[in-house]
Order: sequence, then C-alpha cells, then structure tokens
Amino acid sequence: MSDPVIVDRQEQCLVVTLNRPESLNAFTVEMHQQLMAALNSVENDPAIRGVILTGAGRAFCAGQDLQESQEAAGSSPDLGAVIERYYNPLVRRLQHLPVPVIGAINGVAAGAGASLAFACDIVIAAQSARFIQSFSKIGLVPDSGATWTLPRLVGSHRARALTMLGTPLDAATALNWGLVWEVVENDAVLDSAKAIIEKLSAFPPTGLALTKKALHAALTATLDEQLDLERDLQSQAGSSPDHLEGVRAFIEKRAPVFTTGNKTS
Ligand code: T3D
Repeated sequence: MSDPVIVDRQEQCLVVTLNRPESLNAFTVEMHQQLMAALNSVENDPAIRGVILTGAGRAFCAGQDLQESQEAAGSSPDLGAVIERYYNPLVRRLQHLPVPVIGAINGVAAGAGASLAFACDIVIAAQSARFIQSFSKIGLVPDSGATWTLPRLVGSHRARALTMLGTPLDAATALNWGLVWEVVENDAVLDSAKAIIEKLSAFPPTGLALTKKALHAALTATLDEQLDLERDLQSQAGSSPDHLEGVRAFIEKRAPVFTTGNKTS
C-alpha cells in the first residue's frame, strides 16, 4: 500500500501531497501522522523556503475519513479528543511554520479539507476546485479553524450560509470572495504554486516569517497592540544581516545575496 502522504523536496520547496485518491484524500490517523512529520521536518531544514500542500488525483482533501470514523464508532470516540489530538495541532503547525505555506487546491476540498485550505498562507485553486463545509450535513460543527478563518475571509453572513447550507463554493466565486489568490487551469495548479515559492525564495526569509506572524496576530489584536508588535518585529527584522544586505545591494545597484535560512530566532 502506498504512503498516505508523499513528501518531495524540490530545491527550496517541500511539496507535500495528500495521497489517498481512492477516498479523495480523506484524513486517517496515519495520514495525520505523516503530514505532521513532514511539516515538522521544515524546522530542521533552514534551506526550505516554502511548503506546498496539495492532493493526489481529482481531490484536494475530503476531510475526516468517515469510514475510519465509523469503524472507530464502536468504541464511542470523543470527536473532541480527535480534534485535540490531530486537527488542532495541524492547524497550529501550519500557522507557526516559519515559511509560507501554499495551498495548491487541485480539486474538491470538503470538511476539514476545506478548513485546511483556508489555513494556508496563499491559496491557488484549480478551476475544478470546490470548497465545501460539509459538517452540517453529518451533524457536526465546522472544525480545524473554519469558524475562525471563514468569517474573517468572507464575512460573518457568508460564513454562516456556507457552513449551515454546506453549499459548494466554486473556484471562481472563491476568488471573487477573497478565499483564494489565483485560479488556474487544472493542470497548472502545482506549477503556479511552485512559481510562487520560487519568487518568495528570492526574498529574505526572516522578513517573510515575521510578516506571517504579524498578520496572524492582527486578526485578534487592537491597533495599538499591532503597532507595538510591528515595532518589535521591525527591530528584529532590521537587525538581520539580510536586511543590511538588501539595502546595500539596492544602493549599489546589484542583486542581493541573502544568507539567512528560515529560522527567525
Ligand atoms: O473524527 C471526526 O469525525 C471529527 C473530525 C471531523 C472533520 C471532518 O472533516 S468532518 C467532514 C467529513 N467529510 C465529509 O463529510 C465529506 C464527505 N464527502 C463528500 O461529501 C463527497 O465525497 C465530496 C463532495 C467531497 C465529493 O463528491 P463526489 O461525488 O465528487 O465523490 P464521491 O463519489 O462522493 O467520493 C468518491 C469516493 O471517495 C467514494 O468512494 P467509492 O464509493 O468510490 O468507494 C467516497 O466514499 C470516498 N470519500 C469521499 N469522501 C470521503 C470518502 N471516504 C471516506 N471519508 C470521506 N470523507
């Protein structure tokens, strides 16, 4: 049997592919474990400048594997415990990774699969992508951060309709509503994501990592808190060798040579 997650290091980019196409890449425990191990590996490899998350076959991810859930149902599992053990750490991991995570949404993203897409830093969608908050249809509440990300991305009322009705949102509407950065031809989604990481790899990583941190904090901070945070992060960014090199290169009208890896501390 093939691995439920394929990890492919391509130069400075880590391509992580959810690989259970026969069940639309639905999450099993094994898949969670392999995905987390892949994301953890980024911390130990300062040369990695970005992660691409995508799916094998025609789907991105159909959320929790309901077959596996049903098999476990005999022992009446507490779904809150499943969330605590697997889904919440995953969303936190993505948020706190020091490199940008690009969601290459190659097809349908349903349940926690859609929530996972919303948790990525930049989302590229194939024309065939659909985002479905399927939880209501099976009597669950949206999880993996969707009740937090979705209202912030599309506004409270659209978030309510999407989560309560479970209506599939097509790629064009998702673009229009600000859920995705770009919609591309189906077979171009991975290359578009790689092109973004290639572009980002030319920039100093510390600044990008701190930008990610600032934007995340902004979602819950007051303006005063955010101004203070920007000051502190700018102190950190401004004292990095890459900032000095960037300014020097600009003044000397030459290409910069950045030397820092993806660590921020
Ligand atoms: O532990 C916990 O439960 C707590 C955590 C919850 C987090 C969650 O994510 S809950 C939400 C779970 N996900 C869903 O409810 C989505 C279920 N899937 C669908 O609604 C549909 O499959 C899609 C809308 C995503 C796609 O529809 P369609 O018509 O394109 O494909 P299909 O025919 O329904 O699915 C193709 C195959 O994938 C099919 O298998 P088969 O018949 O060919 O052998 C189907 O059973 C399988 N599949 C799709 N989604 C799942 C799945 N198998 C297991 N789990 C799935 N989530």
